[in-house]
Amino acid sequence: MYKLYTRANTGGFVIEAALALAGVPFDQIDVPKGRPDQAFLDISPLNQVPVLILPDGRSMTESAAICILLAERHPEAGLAPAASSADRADFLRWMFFMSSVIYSADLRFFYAHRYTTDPRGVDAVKRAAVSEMDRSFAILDAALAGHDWLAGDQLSLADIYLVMLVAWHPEVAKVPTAWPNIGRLWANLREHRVIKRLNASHDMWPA
Ligand SMILES: N[C@@H](CCC(=O)N[C@@H](CS)C(=O)NCC(=O)O)C(=O)O
Repeated sequence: MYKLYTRANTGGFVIEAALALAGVPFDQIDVPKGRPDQAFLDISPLNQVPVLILPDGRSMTESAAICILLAERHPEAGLAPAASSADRADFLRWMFFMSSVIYSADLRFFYAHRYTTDPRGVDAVKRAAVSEMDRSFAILDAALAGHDWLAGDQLSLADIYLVMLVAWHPEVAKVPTAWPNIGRLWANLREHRVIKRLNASHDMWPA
């Protein structure tokens, strides 16, 4: 059985979505934000969620890697284009783009004090982080032109990952007008049964 360490309104959102879409039972442990607990640091040295404990006891951090592994282990759920499919390239590309570029920009915004040794620099770090989010969303918006989904013609975890990042944008109200293709995808996914249910517990956007 999988065990997921998570917290509302975090990267645990997309992993919970993956497990729910795959219909896989899992134990959920909510990790309070704050002071590190040594047992948790043993599996997550940066004190971050999500962490997935695999049925063999191995632990995994890194949301994109966890998504890719779950898609591989539960191919019947169609969480990602198959490894042999041409659309796999887009799936992998955008998963890594979102986790390495946009998620990192979110961390620079929400934990700006970690990214400067000058307390007066915090606002500048935040502003630069938002610019990086905007630049990256423009790239994804262009990729979505004429397409419903990021990878191929079916919903994949890449789309759910994107919606999670959209919800974290500090100026989320501008998304539908600034990036209409992303806005369209977000509007579609907000109506998805699993995403609606998860939003009720994660409270990522107003229902
Ligand atoms: N690279 C990691 C980032 C995970 C991450 O930053 N998680 C945030 C919540 S969304 C967290 O736990 N932050 C607490 C902290 O950094 O102290 C991933 O993709 O899973």
